[in-house]
Amino acid sequence: MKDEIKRRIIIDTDIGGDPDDATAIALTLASPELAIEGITTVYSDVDYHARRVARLFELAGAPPVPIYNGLSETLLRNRNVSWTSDADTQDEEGEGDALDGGPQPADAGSAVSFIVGSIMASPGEITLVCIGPLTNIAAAIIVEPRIIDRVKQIILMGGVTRLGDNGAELYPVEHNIKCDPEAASVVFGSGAPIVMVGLDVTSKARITREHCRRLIASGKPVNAALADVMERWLVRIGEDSTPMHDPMAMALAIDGTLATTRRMNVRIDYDHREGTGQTVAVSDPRSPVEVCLDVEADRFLNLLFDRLCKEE
Ligand SMILES: [Ca+2]
Repeated sequence: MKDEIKRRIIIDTDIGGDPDDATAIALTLASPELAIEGITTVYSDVDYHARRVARLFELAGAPPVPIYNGLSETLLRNRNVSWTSDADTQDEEGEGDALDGGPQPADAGSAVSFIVGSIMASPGEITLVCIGPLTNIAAAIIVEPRIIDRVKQIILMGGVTRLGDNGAELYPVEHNIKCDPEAASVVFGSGAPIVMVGLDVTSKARITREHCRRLIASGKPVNAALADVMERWLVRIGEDSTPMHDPMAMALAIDGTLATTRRMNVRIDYDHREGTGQTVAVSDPRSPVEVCLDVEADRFLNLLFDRLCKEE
């Protein structure tokens, strides 16, 4: 695929012990439609996130891309940032797993400056795929509000509306928004074109140990590492399956027809108690925010695993 028709993306990630960030980045590396301009890390130990990204690229045999350290603390520095293992957080250390112990990549500079500079230099060209708390993106909007009109799209994993057929089963607050609700409020209220990939759809696509076996059978070192992270995660959470939250956001950068969306205004409902950060969505045909309400889960999982396991 010629470079000029590739979709240019920046990935903003809090990659940790949950396998979904790593799987999303591996999907990107297996997708000729996408060109990674750079990777930005966000929330808690951004050096640690960068080392895991570097290790993933090594295992995939992919040419390295610049990795920019983002903000460790939340936008207003008013939330407890989790730096240690906690079963309720996704950013915990994947201690001892196959992505642990990667080289510390050279810090390419400020994530926020990179996001602003990239979008301002290429109006209408850059898509942000946000798979962590929205601190870097909110800071970028505050530093340079003109990116709101110049970003091609912000595809973000985060939030939950509970408006689909699985709504009753879903917890009303989602991790990425809960971690930094003030940042999420800045982003959702900005007027930028957003696709919100929330728990409503990501909960519908789960991987099992059978998927891990398929990854291992592919014989690729990067897939063996993903399987290791996945299997450890399943043990850690005590489940037989886990949702592919972040890879679904990436898949929508490849094929937007995987999900059905509705234009809605999304307000972040929060206060200073812990655990707040609901995404309250109300239908509005004029809204720049498209909320995913349903997904073709089987087609998504087929896309994901066909690409990861494709023979070279
Ligand atoms: Ca993530």
